Amino acid sequence: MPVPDENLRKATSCFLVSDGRVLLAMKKRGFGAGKWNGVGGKQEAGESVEDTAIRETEEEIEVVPTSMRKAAVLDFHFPDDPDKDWDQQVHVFMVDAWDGTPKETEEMSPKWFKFDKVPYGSMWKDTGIWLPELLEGKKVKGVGIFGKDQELASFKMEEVARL
Ligand code: 8OG
Repeated sequence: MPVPDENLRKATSCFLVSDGRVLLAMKKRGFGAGKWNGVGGKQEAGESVEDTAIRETEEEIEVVPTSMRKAAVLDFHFPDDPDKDWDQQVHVFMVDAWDGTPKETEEMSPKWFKFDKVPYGSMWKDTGIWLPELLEGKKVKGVGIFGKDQELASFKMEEVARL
């Protein structure tokens, strides 16, 4: 059973959902560039993870979440790249309501996908394991270990009643 490591740096990932569709964003630069993903980034000093989720969503696609549910806590470790500072704990939120319309910014380009057309082949590989569960309304905890060339070496996950 995966045990989250509370000492990890925290980051967020938000998925807007509406009417059987989920908003993904193409990361244009930095960590994960070239992949579709949720919208998010690293927690800053003094912020709750909810604060981070709202700030990052506003910065990256110019919408402000007004109703969201925490749906996953996922620890990612890169033991083969200890100098890269990539290890982090990602708090994932499903966003049901927001102010504004998603817009492309310097960092991300957003696009809506039907639940059955999510491009898992163009996302971090772990996403194909946990995002389908979240789209069904489940909550999960998970721990992923990445190996050489940022390939996913293992991913353990369990459904939880609350996070
Ligand atoms: O600010 P930073 O570049 O670290 O943001 C990285 C974003 O990617 C953040 O939203 C969290 C998310 N993220 C990881 N690792 C993984 C992963 O393995 N899968 C997915 N889907 N997202 C991840 O940091």
